[in-house]
Amino acid sequence: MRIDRIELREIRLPLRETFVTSSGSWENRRILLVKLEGEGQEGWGECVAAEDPGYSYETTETAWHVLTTHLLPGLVGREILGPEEVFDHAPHVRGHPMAKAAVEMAIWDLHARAVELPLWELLGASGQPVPVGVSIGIQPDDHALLRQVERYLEEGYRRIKVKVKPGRDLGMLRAVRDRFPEIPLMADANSAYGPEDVPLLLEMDGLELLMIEQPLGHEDLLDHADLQSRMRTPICLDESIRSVGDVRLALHLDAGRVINIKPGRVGGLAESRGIHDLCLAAGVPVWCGGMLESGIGRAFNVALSGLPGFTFPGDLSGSRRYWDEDIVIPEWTPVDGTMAPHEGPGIGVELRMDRIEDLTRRRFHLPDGP
Ligand code: OSB
Ligand code: MG
Repeated sequence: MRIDRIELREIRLPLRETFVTSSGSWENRRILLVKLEGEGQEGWGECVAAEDPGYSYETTETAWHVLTTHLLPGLVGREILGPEEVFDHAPHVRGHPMAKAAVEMAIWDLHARAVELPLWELLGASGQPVPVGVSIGIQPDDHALLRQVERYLEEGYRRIKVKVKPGRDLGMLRAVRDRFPEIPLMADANSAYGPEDVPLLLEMDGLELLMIEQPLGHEDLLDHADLQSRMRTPICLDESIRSVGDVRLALHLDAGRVINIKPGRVGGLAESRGIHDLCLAAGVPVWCGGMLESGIGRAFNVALSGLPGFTFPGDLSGSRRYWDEDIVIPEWTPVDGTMAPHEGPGIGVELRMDRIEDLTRRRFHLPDGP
């Protein structure tokens, strides 16, 4: 497969509601879209880097730089066998998994279209509907949060995740638990706590949470292991996991008992599948996280979630939970608390090119020229 032409663009997509986490707030998504052309086909990928470095050191701006300067130039005109070798020409680019994943995923889409298979099939996933959950940002007060939980339960979401931070944690979670004693409920701290907060975190053990996601620092696996040894509630690792190697270390240390897999955070679908396979063999459940993706990114996440080790509902919400209008057709809509990959080769969604053009803020293409 030869890559003849590459286009990178930045679009601006405003969220319907500001999304607040312990590490920042998300309002206007600046999303990078990669289009690869080859073999008479197109493949698309989405970069999930955020506007600021609160979740990861990568930002829209660093990803733009790394893509345009280091990753894309060597790719055009090259013969590529498959997604695994997409960066053989750039072994010197360390880190920047979100920038890399955007291209790797476009290769998967292109490859799937070239062989006329749906992405899920190429990945070895089931293609069946997968259960979906919702992640609720930090709300101004408990009343507002309870209203949101109620609304999403009515929409059929099968697991509720609540963002927490110091000062907005135990009391708020208790309020949700008291009102909804039976629902699958979990908390995500996005690394907001330190070892001094362990007594408070231990109190969460009484709330029958499915798991608590990334309570401590992203580089503090030893502290997570210490906390896990004192807690019944499973710890789920998100920010701490950037590769198969990170998972091997985390499991060796018993620093967490569930893994959140985000293709962007780990550098793509091949690494995601590697993490999945390792966890499946080790009996460790995984689920698919989200980064407030457009309908393009969600297509990859839904397809990936059909692998057998994806045990919990993912952070896979419908298009309308994020956007007034998505950039794909059909929009993502949960049915009975599930979403399935769309029919058709590759990621199976049709792009609304007119809308994408309107939303575009800058573009870059190779080969250079008109
Ligand atoms: O920690 O899982 C997270 C969104 C942005 C950055 C980090 C996270 C999240 C979410 C939202 O929780 C998940 C979604 O895309 O719906
Ligand atoms: Mg998280």
